Amino acid sequence: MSSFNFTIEAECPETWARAGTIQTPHGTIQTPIFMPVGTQATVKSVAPEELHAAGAQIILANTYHLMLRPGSALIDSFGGLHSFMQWHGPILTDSGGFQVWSLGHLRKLNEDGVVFKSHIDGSLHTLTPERVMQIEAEIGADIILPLDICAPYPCSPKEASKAMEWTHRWEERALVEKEKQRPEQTLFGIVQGAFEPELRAESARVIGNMPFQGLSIGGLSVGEPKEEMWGMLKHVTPNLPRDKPRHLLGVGSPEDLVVGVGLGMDMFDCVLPTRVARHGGLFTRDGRVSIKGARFRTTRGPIEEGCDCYTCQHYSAAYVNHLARAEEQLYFRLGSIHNIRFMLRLAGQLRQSIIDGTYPAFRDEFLARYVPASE
Ligand code: PRF
Ligand code: ZN
Repeated sequence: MSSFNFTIEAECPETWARAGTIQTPHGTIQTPIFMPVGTQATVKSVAPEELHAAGAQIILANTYHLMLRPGSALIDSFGGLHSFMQWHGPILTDSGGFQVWSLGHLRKLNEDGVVFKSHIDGSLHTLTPERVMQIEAEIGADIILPLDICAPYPCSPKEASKAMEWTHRWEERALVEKEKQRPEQTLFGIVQGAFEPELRAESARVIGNMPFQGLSIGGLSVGEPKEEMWGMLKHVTPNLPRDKPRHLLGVGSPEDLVVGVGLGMDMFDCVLPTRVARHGGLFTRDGRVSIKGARFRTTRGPIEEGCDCYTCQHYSAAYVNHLARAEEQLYFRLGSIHNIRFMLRLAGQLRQSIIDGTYPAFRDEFLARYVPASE
């Protein structure tokens, strides 16, 4: 049997924010939580023990990438992804549904599944809802997602409806196949519905009523203005069961976390902290700063006063500025650690504010100070 369990410890009376605990075979997760993304079985430039030290409780990996390289059978032969990559905490694998559309060269989409060309060597592969469950079983994550269709933005209501219905049928098939696979793994459902309020509400009701143990919200943060994304969540959250964790797929930035929690989201994942760091962007309470900037050239103090990350505890901003300007490899590691720690500290602060009954004030103060990046 699965040891998966979700309990809610505190709820905000004014918003949909809640603080909870998720139990998985590889440990517990305190929500709200940010999940660093380790697409290819590594959070770029950060080792598992460094992730752990930064407060990471769960990481996300991608079925699409791992099935193509090194292959799920190889990972299985090493005892699964936890032992292969030496991260012993909880792992969530995305289904590949999104990556097939965004990275692969789609060849054919039919009721059975998708045929696509690998972005690595051009070889042809087929993903069906059943095959994805089998691959995710071999990878062995604690939480797995079903194959879905992420509609493009913008798209017609007709196209949106078709993609949603299609996804719902695939998710029914995923549930059937999952029964034959590993019972210790937990399958979340994926809510779609593009940018149609009625479809979002319908998808939340339909997927929320299927026997999934958690719900991921897909199809958002695909190029739309932020207001549109938040608007859609207002049609999703009230139609979801209260007692299952809610995951906002592929989101997001510090401000997204702060706002998303109030709209009922418990889990977030995004490549942003590591991607932004690679390009010199580091998170602070005032917003993103460019560490390569001249203002840091002689700074003896840390990147941000009061930051408890490994980087800020050990190095001056001047040294990090030098490494970044020289494009030294150590910069990517130190910058990524700072940004990942920033997101995880923020998730912890959000959680504490919900428990203390001060979430709305925390949200407003954070947003008043934090200047979002224009990207
Ligand atoms: N579906 C899946 N993974 C995803 C998405 C989705 O819609 C998104 C969209 N933000 C990111 N990752 N399976
Ligand atoms: Zn720091």
